[in-house]
Amino acid sequence: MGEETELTLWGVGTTRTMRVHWMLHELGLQYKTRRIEPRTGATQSAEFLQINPKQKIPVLIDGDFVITESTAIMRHLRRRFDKLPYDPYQLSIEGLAAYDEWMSFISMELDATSLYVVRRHKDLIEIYGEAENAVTSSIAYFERMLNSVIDQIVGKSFLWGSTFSELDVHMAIVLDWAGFIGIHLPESLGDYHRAITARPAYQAARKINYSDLKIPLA
Ligand SMILES: N[C@@H](CCC(=O)N[C@@H](CS)C(=O)NCC(=O)O)C(=O)O
Repeated sequence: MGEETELTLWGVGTTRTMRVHWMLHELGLQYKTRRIEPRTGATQSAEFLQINPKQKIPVLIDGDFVITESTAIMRHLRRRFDKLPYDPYQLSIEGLAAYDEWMSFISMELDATSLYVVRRHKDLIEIYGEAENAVTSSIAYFERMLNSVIDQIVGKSFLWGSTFSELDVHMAIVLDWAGFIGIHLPESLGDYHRAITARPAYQAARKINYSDLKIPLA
């Protein structure tokens, strides 16, 4: 593992594509970007359907291998290009369980069942319909879930163990996203969020992911 095949990332303009651009930069990898955006019809082109019948970005092409799902792509990249160190805790049974717990919590509780519900029923009402109650209750749910883990974040440089990981990408982007929506984030998370998003890889990825979009970020 680790030999450098050609990498192509399909997709820009969303929080999900941002995760992968950021991870590629953290790993210092050269890659090509196919700049397709969501809701432009580009995910339904014949060429893209061959690659991902789910009609979703991001998609990573790693040599002959196609991989979808932003969190899976981040983990694949980390395993394949062994450039970010692990500490002993992160390699322990307990540390690995904590990793799964964070990955599942951020993906499900902070993203899919709260922020993405807001996205669907506030920004994308032409597709998913308007649902004011769903938006309000999802924001409240997000705040409750985030508050439940604040003590595990405040005062730390990294979410998991003593080194930067894809969990920091995942959490920081959820915090960014909550900010875009107008959710007031607890002050106590400011230091963590600022430090993680000051990383050069984040800054470089943002430029690629959010510049020159056909559809500005809602
Ligand atoms: N669980 C997937 C979600 C990917 C996803 O929902 N992508 C959206 C944009 S955020 C998309 O490609 N939508 C298709 C379209 O709008 O054309 C992931 O994390 O990669």
